Formats: sequence, C-alpha cells, structure tokens
Amino acid sequence: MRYVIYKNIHKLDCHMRASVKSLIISVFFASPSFAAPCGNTSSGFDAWKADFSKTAQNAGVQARGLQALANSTYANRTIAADRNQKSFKYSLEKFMQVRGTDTIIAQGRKRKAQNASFYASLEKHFGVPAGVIIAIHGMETAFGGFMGDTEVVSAIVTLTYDCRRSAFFEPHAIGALRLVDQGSISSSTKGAKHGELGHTQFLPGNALRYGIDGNGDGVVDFYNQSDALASTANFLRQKGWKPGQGYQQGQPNYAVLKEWNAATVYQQSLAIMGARIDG
Ligand SMILES: [Ca+2]
Repeated sequence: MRYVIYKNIHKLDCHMRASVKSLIISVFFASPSFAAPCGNTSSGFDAWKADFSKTAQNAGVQARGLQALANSTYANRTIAADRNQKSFKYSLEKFMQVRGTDTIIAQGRKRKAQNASFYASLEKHFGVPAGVIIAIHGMETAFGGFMGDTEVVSAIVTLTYDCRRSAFFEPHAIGALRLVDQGSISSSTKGAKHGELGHTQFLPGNALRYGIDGNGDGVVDFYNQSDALASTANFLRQKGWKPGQGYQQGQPNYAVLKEWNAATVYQQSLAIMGARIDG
C-alpha cells in the first residue's frame, strides 16, 4: 500500500515537472524581448545599451554606473584601433630598443632615489621590489606622462557591444560601471583605446578587483600615483608574488610577470629593467 502511494506521488511529481518544463518552454518562446545582439557598427548600439543595462543591474551596478552606461557613446576610434591591430614579432633586443628601456631604467633609478621611502613601504607591504613596479610604470605610461585620450566607459562599453570579443570585455564593462559607482572614475575619465586606465593602465575589471587606496584619502584613484602603484603591487601579490623570492627567468616570481602581460618579450624586459633599476 505504501508502495502504491509512493508510486502515485512519484507519478504526480513527474507530471508536475513535465508541466513546469512545458511552461518554461512556452514562456521562452512567447517572450517578446530577446537579448539585443552584438553589432559591428554603431546602428544597434543604443538598443544594446538598454538591454545591457539589465545585465549591469543584475551584476550590482547602481544609479551612477547605470547613468554612465546611458551616457556612453559609440567609440569609433577604439573600434578603428581594434580593427587595425598589428602584431609584431620583435626580438627582445629590438623590443627593448623600441620601448626605450634604457631611458626607463635611467629615469627609474632617479625616481626610486627621489622617493625611496614610498617604494620601500610598497615592498614591505606587498613584497614586490621597487624595480618591478617602476619598470611597469615606465613601460605603461612613461611614468604617467601619457595615460590616454579615450573615454574609458565609452571605450569598454563599445568593445563589449562589438562582436569580436564581447565575452572578454563584458566583465571589464561591468567593472568600469562599478568604478563609476564607487567614485573612482566618471563618464569623462580618459584612458587608452581599449579602456585601460591610470598610471599603469589597468583594465577596469582588474582595477575594481585589485585597486588600493595607497595614499589613504578614501578614494581609489588610478590617476593618483600612490594609489596606482599600490594597486599594481597588490595585483602582483594577489597573483602569487612570493616576497623575498627572485623574478628572473627560472625564479619563482617570473611566472607572476606573465599575469601582468602575456608577451614574452615584455616579461623578459621587465625582469631586466627591474634588476637594473634596483641594482
Ligand atoms: Ca587614494
């Protein structure tokens, strides 16, 4: 008897599950609104933005971030730059020459001497030697000399709308909007063509995740050198930097340099420049 009752309940359960399934299917097909598709021109951008606003809200973006999304404009120069990317295969020697590493080393040594206590405090706190941080700062923006002239929010939102690499850029678009919410950037903040921002050119998702208030004024500002360099040291530490261990090829921290930049010649250059700045 019990068995029969159980079987009936089981049947009922199956039946309900079948009903729920058909309900889900009918709702899905009856639904008039589908996610707005990506696009390779500006024509679908506004419809896509309206749709992406829901995604952003679900990801925790609040009023200021949503307003920045609404204000964003299709970034023509970013798309043009993205379409025209050329990959060069430089030797290490050629790469270092093109990127001006001798100048970075010379200026880097001076900067370290002028601000020794700051770099010592970074190393004490995060375990990353001054030479590495200074080399990154020099490579990325010539020590803050040029941090870009493209609106970060518009650039990153456009790259997320663009069909080429939507999935890669979406977390960075959400990151940018949340950075607006927390007051780190605004709609008018400028960065590089792909939305990299501040002294060391963080992509916005990484900026949100690894950003540190280095000067203690309550704001994480990547255009403030102390904040940007502390954030960079924090990034490397969180990616597995081992304090007191070396970062030359074959040493434990060399792998962490790959987290910063995927190009082998860039990693090799950083290791060389860091050692010479600190040497
Ligand atoms: Ca700050």
